[in-house]
Amino acid sequence: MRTAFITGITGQDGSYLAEFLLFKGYQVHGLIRRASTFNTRRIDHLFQDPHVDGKRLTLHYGDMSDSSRLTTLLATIQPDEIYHLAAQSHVRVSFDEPEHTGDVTGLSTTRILEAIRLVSSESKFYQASSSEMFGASPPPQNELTPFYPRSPYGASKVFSYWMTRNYREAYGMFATNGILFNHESPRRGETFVTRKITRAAARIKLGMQDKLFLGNLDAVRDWGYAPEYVEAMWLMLQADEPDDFVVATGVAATVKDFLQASFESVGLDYGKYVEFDSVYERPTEVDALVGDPTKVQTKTGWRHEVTSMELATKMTHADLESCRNPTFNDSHVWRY
Ligand code: NAP
Ligand code: G4F
Repeated sequence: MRTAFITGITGQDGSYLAEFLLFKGYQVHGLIRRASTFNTRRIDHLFQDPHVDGKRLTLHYGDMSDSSRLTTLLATIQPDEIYHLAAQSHVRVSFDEPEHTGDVTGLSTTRILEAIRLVSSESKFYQASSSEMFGASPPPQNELTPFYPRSPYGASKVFSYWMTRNYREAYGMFATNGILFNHESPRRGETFVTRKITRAAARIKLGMQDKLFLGNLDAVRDWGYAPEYVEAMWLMLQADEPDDFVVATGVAATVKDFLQASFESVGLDYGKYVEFDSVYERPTEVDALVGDPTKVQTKTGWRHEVTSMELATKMTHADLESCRNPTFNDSHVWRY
């Protein structure tokens, strides 16, 4: 039985990846932060009683700021595959917390790479790199496009990208960068623009909210479906050689397009409800991200299925369900 270790298992991607790897028969270990309130909502349906024999999901307290904890855990678990997803992942927030973002989203990658080098050097390593690294470089972006980050988040991810490549080249580690473009789902954090929109459309439809305040509606993104993207993460670690891969749909849409599709899917005209608030603008914006996934398609066979406009409908309808029934969980609508 193969063993995987996931940092960021409580996040959107971590929860789908844990589901996927359990489905594949893996023993899954996840790092969770100790919090004064429960932060495991996205993986509660996967929880297994530690007193039951044969359980395949184990959660460990820890924080990406704590090198010794990472080293001890890896020395004990000796995972075949490590998926490093933990990050302060919100671009707008990274302008408010640049130092913290640099620590968690940047330096933490060095901490885990060092721990692997010291105590678990046979583990394959996946780094959650991001299309934000391309920033001001115009689309379409591929593996050869120069990085031009436009936020503390993007700059931190560039640092992590190069540390991953350096450990691959310096120590021969199987260390791969997945450069993922935006991917969304009903489990997306509520302050990212897609989920903010779909949640508002559902709440307005049900009379629970009157208005939606947004920033720049002209930004162009390449939105895919998160469960399909975690499959790409796994495929990248099954390749013969470690490498760097762009994962994207290749299709562009504006925030306004997504807004319109979401509101129309519940019979609403967004123009009646949406207002501008400059607080949601960024000091430096990334105008357009559209990826070229040719390499990942050729080398791993990965393909996307769900389009951004289908995603808008899917997420809006899931939000309607969860407004009506707060215990709603999308695990039963996903194919694993
Ligand atoms: P997310 O939902 O924000 O999840 C982030 C995870 O990191 C959560 O589990 C969070 O724990 C954990 N975390 C944050 N700070 C930590 C710390 N100091 N120590 C330990 N864990 C910590 O992000 P996501 O959308 O799943 O994205 C996963 C990864 O892919 C991130 O690295 C993100 O930057 C990257 N990425 C995402 C996208 C996208 O479109 N989603 C695209 C490209 C790259 P809590 O639950 O306790 O907060
Ligand atoms: O949903 P967003 O916050 O995502 P963003 O900044 O593209 O970052 C996400 O994707 C990255 C991959 O490229 C990840 F690495 C990162 O971790 C994260 O998952 O914003 C998308 C666009 C931006 O142009 C923003 O200015 O939507 C615009 N926007 C307009 N109004 C808004 C809002 N964004 C947010 N969060 N909230 C608004 O009210």
